[in-house]
Amino acid sequence: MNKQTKVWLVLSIALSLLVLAAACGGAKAPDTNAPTADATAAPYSGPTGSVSGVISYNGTPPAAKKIDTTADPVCGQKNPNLTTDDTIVKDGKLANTFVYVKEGSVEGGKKIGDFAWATPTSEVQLDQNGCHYAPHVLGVQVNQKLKITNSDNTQHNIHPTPKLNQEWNQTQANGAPPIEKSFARAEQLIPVKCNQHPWMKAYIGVMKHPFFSVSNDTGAFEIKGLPPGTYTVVAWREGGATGEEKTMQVTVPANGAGKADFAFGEGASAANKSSLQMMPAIELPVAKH
Ligand SMILES: [Cu+2]
Repeated sequence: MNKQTKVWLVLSIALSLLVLAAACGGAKAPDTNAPTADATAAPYSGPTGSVSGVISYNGTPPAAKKIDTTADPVCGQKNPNLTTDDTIVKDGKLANTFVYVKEGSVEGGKKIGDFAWATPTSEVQLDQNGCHYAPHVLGVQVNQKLKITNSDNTQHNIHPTPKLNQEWNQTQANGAPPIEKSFARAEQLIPVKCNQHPWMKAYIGVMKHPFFSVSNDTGAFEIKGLPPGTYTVVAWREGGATGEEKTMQVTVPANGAGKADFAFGEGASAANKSSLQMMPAIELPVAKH
């Protein structure tokens, strides 16, 4: 082998190694919204706990406004007292707040996303009734079936406007069969409107795990089945361009319950205090009159 051949041989080997390295390397950063679950993730098995709490609304909530439904007489006949439902407050407690686990560490050093959370086989229903969406705020898991029904004697056109999922809109005539849909990517939260009735609004939270809940008309919520750990819990309510969020760190003990009470409205801070914080009570002298 002469010197020139030797140089060429070394060069070509080096080149092949480079090509091989390029093909094997360059691993992409994981897409947190990827539609497919990590194939290596295993289901969680072990003790669980829960997070529960109450959503308060400080101050005087905006009054519900009557909706003018004259554009579709069928709506007015069935639901003559239709009012706005963006802020439903009863005795200072706020309904329709979407509460979910955003991130956190499971005891033992893992993350919630390190486990496979099976897609429920049960479907979630969104009904159009009295030209109004029921429920107003709801959650589904990625790829879980959403069943949309029309209980009215008029035509609706359901139209979710997601940012991460595919947008669609579909007419549903009176008497038409349910529309079945699902969302391939996690997204908080997807606004839903009706192209026929501009006042109709709903919000859908799409989650990769089952740790979400919506506050009921007493403001209460509960998230069950959480592995013990420390989590960032988010309470979201509609309003403005993208809604309003409060966050809190909550520790969930095995077979126990973490508490997360949130407050919206007047003077409510951005981050609410966890009731689990072990702050010593400081007694201050109070001037008596
Ligand atoms: Cu409609």
